[in-house]
Amino acid sequence: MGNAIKLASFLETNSNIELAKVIVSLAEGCKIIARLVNNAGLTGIIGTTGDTNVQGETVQKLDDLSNKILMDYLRASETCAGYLSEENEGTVTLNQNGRYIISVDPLDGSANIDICAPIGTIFNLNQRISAAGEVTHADFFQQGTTTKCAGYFIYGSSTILVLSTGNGVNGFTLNTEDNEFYLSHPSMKISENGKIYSLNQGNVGKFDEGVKNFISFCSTVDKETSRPYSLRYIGSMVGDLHRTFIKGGIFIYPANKGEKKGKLRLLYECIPMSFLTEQAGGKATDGKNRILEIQPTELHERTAIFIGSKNLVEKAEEFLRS
Ligand code: AHM
Ligand code: MG
Repeated sequence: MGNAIKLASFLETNSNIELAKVIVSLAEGCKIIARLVNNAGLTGIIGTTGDTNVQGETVQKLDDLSNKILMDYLRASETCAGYLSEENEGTVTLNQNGRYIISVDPLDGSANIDICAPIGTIFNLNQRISAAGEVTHADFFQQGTTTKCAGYFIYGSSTILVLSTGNGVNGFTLNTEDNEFYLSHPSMKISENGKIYSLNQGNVGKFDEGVKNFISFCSTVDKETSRPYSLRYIGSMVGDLHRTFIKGGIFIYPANKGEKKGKLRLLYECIPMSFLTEQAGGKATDGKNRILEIQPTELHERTAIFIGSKNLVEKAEEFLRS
């Protein structure tokens, strides 16, 4: 790989030692998950466990395995104090003397496992506020403005880690020759404007008028503003956001009649993706409020989200206001 920068060397200058230990442990765990995902069809791990998680959703075998792998690897970091996951009801103390806590979606988009579409791991890291010992809920109820590091691993045609420690966004590709992450996407930026909108359009009948009007704005023909925009929806937030990072556009998961607070989870989906988006020059709101300024009050709380290219998010907000 010539002079390409390895993740561990990048972290030497972009984080402190304790935070780097957490990120490196996480990356090691995600290498295992990437391999499991790649070989899933051969090893009998596609399908459900027969259980439902705390949110009433079907648990896939790979959701469960990924969750266990991440807990094991993060415990081994020695500096990760606590763990919150989509797959666990409560929080878990991993290291009583650790300085950081992590909120994760171990395998986002897991409904896409069997169709070979991109899926991923999303994470948000904060400094604990409690003293040494068991972690508390207050450690996890921190606004996104205090996030110390956030990112995602996408398991797609490549495995890529997109990461921010609060100083811009960088992407690292897993080299399958030596199983190391190398800097491949330095200083990622989300374009101010975009020509792609992304949502589960099947829900349109359940949206408020403002959202419906924004969708019809996106699909109206207008040469001057390059409309209609293209509709793209993978159905895994990691996949849809990764495209938004590379190509620009907007991803929305609004509140709707059945889901009054939207579907996506604040602590381990929306905050980390919003942190990355802002670090890349984009914008993320719930339609009105900056996601990073929402005060979390529940471990698995949900929020509506409008995220991506700044001008498109502002255009959506304009429609929601009127
Ligand atoms: P998951 O974390 O349980 O896999 O689900 C979250 C996923 C997101 O990745 C995706 O954006 C959304 O749910 C898709 O929902 P829908 O099928 O309603 O479009
Ligand atoms: Mg998810």
